Amino acid sequence: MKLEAVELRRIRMSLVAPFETSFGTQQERDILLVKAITDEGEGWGECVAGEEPDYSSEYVEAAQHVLVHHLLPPLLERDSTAAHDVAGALRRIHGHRMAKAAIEMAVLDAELRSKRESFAQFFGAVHTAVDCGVSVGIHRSIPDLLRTVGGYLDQGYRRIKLKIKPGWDLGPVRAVRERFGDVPLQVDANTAYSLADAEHLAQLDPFDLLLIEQPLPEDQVLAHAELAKVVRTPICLDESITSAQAAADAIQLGACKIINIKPGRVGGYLEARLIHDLCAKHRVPVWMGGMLETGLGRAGNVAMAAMPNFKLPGDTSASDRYYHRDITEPFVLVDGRLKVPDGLGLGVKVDVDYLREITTSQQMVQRREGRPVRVAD
Ligand code: SMG
Ligand code: MG
Repeated sequence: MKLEAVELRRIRMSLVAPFETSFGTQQERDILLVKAITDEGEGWGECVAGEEPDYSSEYVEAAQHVLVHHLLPPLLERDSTAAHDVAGALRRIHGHRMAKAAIEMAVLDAELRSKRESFAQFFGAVHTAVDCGVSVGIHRSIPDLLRTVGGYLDQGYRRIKLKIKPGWDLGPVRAVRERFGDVPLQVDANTAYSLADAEHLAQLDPFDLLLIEQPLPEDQVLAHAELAKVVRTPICLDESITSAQAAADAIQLGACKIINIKPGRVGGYLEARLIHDLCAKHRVPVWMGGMLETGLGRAGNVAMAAMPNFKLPGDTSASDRYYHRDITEPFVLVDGRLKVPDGLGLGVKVDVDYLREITTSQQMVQRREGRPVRVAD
């Protein structure tokens, strides 16, 4: 398959409700979509980088810049590019995994559509629907939080994840346990604590949480192993796991018992699949994370979450958890699950009229006379 051109499109979408984490509040998203145009058809990718470098060092403006100037040119020079060539072709460029993941996803979508295969088939999915959880942001008050959690439980979500930070941890967890009993419950700190907080975090143990996600900064893998000696609640890593190698190291160090897989964070679905397989070999369960994706990213994530070692419900919530109107047909929660798309490639169709309405910019990068050039739209 020959990559002829790539369209980079930015869209703006409002979230149905503000989403507060230990690093800030989001109400609106500036999303970069990538369309791979090949001699065998087109494919879509979604970049999960946020507007600011706060979840990780990546951010949407930088992702677009690195794609245009550093990642797309070497891909557009090639005579033939399959998804499994992308990571190797881009290896000389360090980091920028979310940007790399977006173009690999678009190439994979185009490739599978042309081979008449779905993402689910490609990944070896073993389920036709996946169990879904929901990530609940930091709220202004406990009564507000309980209202939100109650609403999600009424909708059928099979697991609740509470965002925590110093000053918003034991109280909310206790309140949710008291009100909702033994619902599957976990917490996510997004790196907000230090090892000095170990005794404090151990006070979460009596609440029987499924896991505590990324309590310490991402480069403190060894400190997570130390924390695991003090805290009984299983530690799950998110931000720290940037590759299969990082996953292997963390497992060997005893830094985590569970891993959150986000294809964007690790450079793409192919690296994510390696992490899944590695974890299965080590009997480390994984679950699918979320980055507030549109229906495009959700389609790929739900397909991957149907692989056998995805043992816990994912942050793969329904479209209406995020957006009033999605850019694809909406993902709808049925009995706490989302159906795995079975159409070709990602198996969803982009609503091009709506996409046009919410587009803020468009840029084409294309091959011309054997040389990639930038073309303003
Ligand atoms: O997509 O439902 C979702 C969001 C899940 O909490 C979520 N993601 O650290 O796991 C995480 C956060 C990162 C995204 S914050 C914008
Ligand atoms: Mg997380």
